[in-house]
This record gives sequence, C-alpha cells and structure tokens, in this order.
Amino acid sequence: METRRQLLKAIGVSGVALPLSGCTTSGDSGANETTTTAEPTTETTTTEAEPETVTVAVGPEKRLRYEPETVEISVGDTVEWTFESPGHNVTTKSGASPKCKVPDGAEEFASYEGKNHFSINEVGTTYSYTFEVTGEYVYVCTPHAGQGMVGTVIVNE
Ligand SMILES: [Cu+2]
Repeated sequence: METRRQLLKAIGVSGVALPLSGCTTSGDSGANETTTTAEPTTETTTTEAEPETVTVAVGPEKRLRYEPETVEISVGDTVEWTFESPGHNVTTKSGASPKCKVPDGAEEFASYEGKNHFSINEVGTTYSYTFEVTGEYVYVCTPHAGQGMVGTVIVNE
C-alpha cells in the first residue's frame, strides 16, 4: 500500500515537472499554451499506474493445474482465481503445505477462512486477493499439492 502511494506520488510530481521544464526551454509567450496541452499526457501516465486484475484459471479442463502457473504483477494489482472444476482451493498458509511461501512482511492468504486447509471452492465462484507487498508468493491447492497443483505470483514494485 505504502509503495503504491509513493509511486503515484512520484508520477504526479514528474508530471508537474515536465511542463515546467518545457517552459524553461522554449522561453516565449507560447509556452503557457504548451503547458495546457501537456496536461492530458499527465493523465495518461496516471492511468497506466492504475491497479490491474489478472485472472488465473483453477483446474481448467479438469486438469490439476493453475493456468497460468506463474503470473507477474505490480504492487496494488489483484489476482482473481476462477474455479473451473470441482475440488480445488488456493492457499499460501504454511499449515496447508510446506511448499507455501509468502515474502517477509506479507500475510498468508487463502480462498477459505480458518485452518480447515482442505476447504474447497465451488465451481463457478472466484477468489480475489490484492497484493500489497513485493516478492514471490507460492500457493497450492491443498488437495492436489502433492500432484503439483502449485502456482506462483511474483509482485514487482
Ligand atoms: Cu486442486
């Protein structure tokens, strides 16, 4: 959360700085109009930093896999898992599997509440999680972790 705010703030500052440097360079009365037309560019830059949602299919075509198995996102982005076949879940909780991993300072998350790690999600439902800490997350489907139903989320700044 903190990193995201700093990023947006940094973009805002550079967006303001650009028209100012434009003024200095051209140095004539037309520079004021240049400043005005530069504003839409600033808005475009801000839009690119908006949080995104990436979708991961859980058990597509009844395979014991996540698709894609690895996703790479930015801080503040959300991953939405869609449950496409029966008997699966999503968890980073260490009690579910030794394969599970979250970065230092990040909280464990799961598509179920509590410690019943074999809780499964109904077909057609979704589970979403928004990543606020950078690093590598390894999650599993508890019932199928031993069969390689493991996924990775890499969160960049
Ligand atoms: Cu599974």
